[in-house]
Amino acid sequence: MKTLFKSVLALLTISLMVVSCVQNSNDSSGALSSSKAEKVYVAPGEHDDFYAFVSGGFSGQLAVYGLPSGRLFKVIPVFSVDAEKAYGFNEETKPMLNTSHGFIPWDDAHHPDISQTNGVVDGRYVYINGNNTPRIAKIDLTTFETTEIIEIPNSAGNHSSSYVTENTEYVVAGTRFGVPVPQRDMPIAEYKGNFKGALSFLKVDPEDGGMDIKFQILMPGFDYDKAHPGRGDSHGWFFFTTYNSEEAHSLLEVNASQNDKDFIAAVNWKKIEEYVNNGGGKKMPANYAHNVYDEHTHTATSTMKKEVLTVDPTEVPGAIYFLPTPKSPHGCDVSPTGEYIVGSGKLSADVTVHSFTKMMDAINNKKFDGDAYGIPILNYEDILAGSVKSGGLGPLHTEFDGKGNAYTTFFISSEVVKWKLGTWEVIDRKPTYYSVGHLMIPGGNSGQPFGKYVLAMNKITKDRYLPTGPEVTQSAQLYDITGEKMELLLDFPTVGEPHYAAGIPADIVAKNSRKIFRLEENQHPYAAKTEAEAKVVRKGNEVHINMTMIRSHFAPDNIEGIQVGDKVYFHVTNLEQDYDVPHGISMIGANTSELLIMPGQTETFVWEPKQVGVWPFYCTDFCSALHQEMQGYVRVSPKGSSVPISFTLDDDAVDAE
Ligand code: RUQ
Ligand code: CUA
Repeated sequence: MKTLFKSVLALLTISLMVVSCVQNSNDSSGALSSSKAEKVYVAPGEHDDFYAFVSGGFSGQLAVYGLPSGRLFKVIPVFSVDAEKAYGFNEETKPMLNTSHGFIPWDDAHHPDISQTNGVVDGRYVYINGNNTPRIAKIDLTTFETTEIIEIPNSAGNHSSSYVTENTEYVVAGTRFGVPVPQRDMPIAEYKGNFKGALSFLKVDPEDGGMDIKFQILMPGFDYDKAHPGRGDSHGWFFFTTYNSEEAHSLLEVNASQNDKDFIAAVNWKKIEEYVNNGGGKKMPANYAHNVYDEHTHTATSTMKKEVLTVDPTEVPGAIYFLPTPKSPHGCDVSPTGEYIVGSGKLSADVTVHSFTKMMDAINNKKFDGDAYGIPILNYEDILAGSVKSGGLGPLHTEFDGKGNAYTTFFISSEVVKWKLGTWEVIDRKPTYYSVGHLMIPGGNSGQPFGKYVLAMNKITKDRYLPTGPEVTQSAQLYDITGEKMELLLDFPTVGEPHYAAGIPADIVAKNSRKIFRLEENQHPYAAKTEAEAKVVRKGNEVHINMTMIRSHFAPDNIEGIQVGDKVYFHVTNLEQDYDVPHGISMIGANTSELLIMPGQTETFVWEPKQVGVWPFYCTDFCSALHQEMQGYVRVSPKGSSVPISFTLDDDAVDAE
């Protein structure tokens, strides 16, 4: 089955290449006229060089691709329920999606970022933001599963998020929307001067990557759009683009485009950390969920936190400055050395680059141009390193190749522009198809980019693929950037809207990938670790079935004594201790998804039978030649029936305790 699947994939890859040849057949850069096809061809059985973790946007998930092939390996469920993996459907993962608003089965995921050690991506965790109901998730790259989600209080539209500092000291979350803090019933028209914009700093546990909100800076109620940490010399600072410094609350497309310049907020987080460590800041009542998945119990727990430490920026003089930046800047990117801070005014033609050295000089000389709500504003001319006059329109995001070049996407003119740091001259430009948002170079937002490819992520694809009704796919495009000029190699569809991606050499991650969960380490309270431990127990109208699965049967596989109106918990343990042998289970009429259980793992679903009868269940994952035989029955009697609980183990009928 797997082999069949692989050959289908190979065929798909080939047909993809054929399509791109056909599309390019009328220009001289067709796939066959160069070695393009060879550059992305990963032969069957061979592995890709890079992992690319591509955000799923409004799918709420994170997709894992290989580069250069563009093959999709896995969609990791993060903020949205996923029937394929039972995420958010089984009892163990439901708590992951708990929030102060209750169970929220969806979010809008934008910016994955890989944990770093000494400014180099280390491949331990991916952090990603949920925009809508503000959250940050942590994905463990040994299991490729979401193992933690923390809600961000006092925020809305968690967009300038989730970026990590160069030793993963912090993961940062900035609010897009200014909101009343604390939330309260007040007239919207009183926004200006009253709403706040929280910038949250989440301390990361060096041992397990766990997050905890250390402090929130309550900034003026601008919109905080994107963020990047300083690195190298600027390590200890964090930069946030803002728009709507006008503080408009209606018709923003006009009213938030009044000021010629908005700001990049430069935040000296080390200074604020010190202030907080010395007892600074104010504890404020809050209510937010912190959900953690435990690998030993295979179960998540959700804790509601009741307090958050807030910091008034005016109480920490010297910690925050505003850098004027033209035209409602969106992207905020810092060069690998930490010297250049690139702000892309999305309504402008130019890319503005600030100098960290100049910024520090201006600060040290106290050269300010007034203030906004008590936060000093620096002089644009004093801090400007240069601007890139590319002739493109609508610059959004920039990444770096580590060889002194930067690559900026232009949304309106649909292109990637390569330019030189320091001279600001444009070296090359290539069209994208179409309306590119972010781009990604593996390690390209860290101190050490692995600049071999740039992946451009497009919002619109129109004529690029076979039509699929009114909704057509978004896409990613892979360019070779080893030469002076970029070369478009490959075009592939993505899952949801690919806002941003994080890339890393495959060997850093692959060697740590888990193969099984050890049965002896399984501490799930309902685990049956041998078939002899399998049982069925009635507690009032709840029935708990501790079941096992192994090629190719369930134990027990015949259960009687269930009644209409019961709540039947199937706690199922996969006894396999072999790589790549999950089993599934599904029950007719269950108001939930199947379970897909990894070797050594226990998962639970609830079934509430509505009809009398004898109802089957079966394995949903083709696991062996006798997969079809992997099935069983539950007898459901009327409510109040005298049929006792009984079940079969190894062909023997067992009466329940
Ligand atoms: S965004 S397309 Cu949500 Cu990062 Cu700029
Ligand atoms: Cu187990 Cu199919």
